[in-house]
Amino acid sequence: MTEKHYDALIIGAGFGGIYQLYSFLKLGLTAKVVDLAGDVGGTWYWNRYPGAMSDTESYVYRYSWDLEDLRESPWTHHYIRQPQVLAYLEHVVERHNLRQHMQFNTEMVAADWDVSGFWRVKMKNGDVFIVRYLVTALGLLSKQNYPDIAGIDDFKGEKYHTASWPVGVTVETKRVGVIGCGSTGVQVVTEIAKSVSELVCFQRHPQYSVPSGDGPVTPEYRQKVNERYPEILEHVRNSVVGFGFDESTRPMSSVSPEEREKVFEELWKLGNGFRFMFGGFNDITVDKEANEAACEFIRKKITQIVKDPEKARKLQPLDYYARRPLCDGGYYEQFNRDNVKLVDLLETPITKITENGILTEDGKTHELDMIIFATGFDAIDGNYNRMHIHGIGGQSLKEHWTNGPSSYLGALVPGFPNLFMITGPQGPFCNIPPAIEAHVEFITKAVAKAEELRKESTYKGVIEAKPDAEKKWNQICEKEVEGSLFKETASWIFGSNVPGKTYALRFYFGGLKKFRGEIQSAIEDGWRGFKLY
Ligand code: FAD
Ligand code: NA7
Repeated sequence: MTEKHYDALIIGAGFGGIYQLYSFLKLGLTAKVVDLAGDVGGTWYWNRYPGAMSDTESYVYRYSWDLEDLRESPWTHHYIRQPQVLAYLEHVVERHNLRQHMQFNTEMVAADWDVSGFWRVKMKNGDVFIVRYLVTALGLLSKQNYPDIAGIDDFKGEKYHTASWPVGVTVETKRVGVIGCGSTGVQVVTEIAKSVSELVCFQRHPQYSVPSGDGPVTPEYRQKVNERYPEILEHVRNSVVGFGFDESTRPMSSVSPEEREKVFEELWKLGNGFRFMFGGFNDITVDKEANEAACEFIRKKITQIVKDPEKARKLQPLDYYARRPLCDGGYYEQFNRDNVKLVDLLETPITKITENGILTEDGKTHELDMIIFATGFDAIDGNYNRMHIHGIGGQSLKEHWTNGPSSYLGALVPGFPNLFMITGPQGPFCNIPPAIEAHVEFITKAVAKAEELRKESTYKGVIEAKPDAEKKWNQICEKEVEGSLFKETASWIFGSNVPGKTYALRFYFGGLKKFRGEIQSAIEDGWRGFKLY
């Protein structure tokens, strides 16, 4: 067993962990990042499946704190694909000399709080870190959700979850089955349909997808973005979803049906899922009529694009348009290819996976060379529940979260002092890099405050959320989601995608601007809701 001593330990080397490390080093702390992955990147290290890309536009899917780098770093298209996001994060790590402070292939398994004011953090490989501050940057979409389908281990062909896609795997000329048609499934199908010999899409609930509007960026466009960057970043911070576009302030009922169609057509042409949901009207996710109008519009587009009426029928979602919105580079078009089949699992469920393929309840075996599980994630608290984290008096975080995960400001939990979560439960629902920045900047201020107090003999340098603050934050989160159709729609956002997982509110729906305001006001109000000792 090796014991290592640092001021701070950060778990996770994705967008969150990298920025937290940079910020702690600037503060003069000694800090280490560990990740069970073999290198930096987080999401973008693991998700190497064909077609993997960001659906936030390139100019705002990056850090905002290095303006020079923002203006110089290359992106050729309106959306960045996985290799480019990974290259960007690697570049940031090199640019700021951060790699020397990182350790890979290292999985945190447990942490115990010691009353004298430090965390004892255990790794699977036997390493123990003794640190004052522990930051978990575990990722909100990071722990894979592998479905429990009978016979899964019997399959003799290749099988992969999209979020642990091995380097070098190819799909060309193979018979491929894809289970799942969320954001990931949509991206995979769109990418591989043209090159596989046969593609069978196993779809349970279809989701609404709109065009991404991707394409090459002109030099004029890039120059304009570069000139406007400070303004763009300010706009993102002061918006609800942080995607860079102007969010609508008018309800759908304020326009005529003709005008509404025109707006939807424009949004469809412009592209981007979040823009479609929040850029035309402000009530699509809260007003049932407005929501149904958006659904109807997308359903109509599906019937126009997909030539086979049976496929078109199956591809049309019937529930609310209230999951994290999707966009694609020609998903529905792929179903016009003869080699692309669609199995509606609500009509013909999977009986079992066999040696050679997938047997459905209609008695048909779909013979396959490869099965791709695009079945999503045990999101937000999934990675926390794999570990044994014990706070004051040995209380366990898992037990604290028995009725669903909770926090104060998405970052701290009472009873777990000096443990800071990046994108923890009940953090903002928005573009993730600016959400991460809000958390990292807050955590850095909290740690700076603890360090300042530690210089005084009466303080140990500990910051802890108060139980009341956690309770109140939960009430605030509940209030923000009141009337939202997200609440009525099954998805990972509330934990309903994983069998047996507690249904609970896992996001703050008040938007990025208000979230930042909540943090700011807690600090300005003398660290309201925190105990400092
Ligand atoms: P991650 O990048 O998930 O990193 C977490 C790291 O923690 C991982 O490397 C993991 O190995 C490590 N880890 C976890 N547990 C342990 C442990 N016990 N011990 C050691 N290490 C551990 N967000 C957007 O805003 N826009 C998008 O367009 C977008 N596209 C996405 C596309 C895909 C395919 C996926 C999966 C997610 C997407 N996201 C998107 C969400 C994305 O996860 C975030 O944008 C961002 O990358 C999260 O960064 P992070 O550092 O918080 O977490
Ligand atoms: P999602 O959006 O959770 O989608 C997962 C898909 O997998 C969805 O279609 C599920 O169907 C399907 N699924 C899950 N389990 C099963 C089983 N057992 N059988 C059949 N189908 C199943 O995950 P994604 O990875 O696509 O996207 C997650 C986020 O990552 C996304 O929002 C982006 O931010 C990036 P269901 O709908 O549950 O019927």
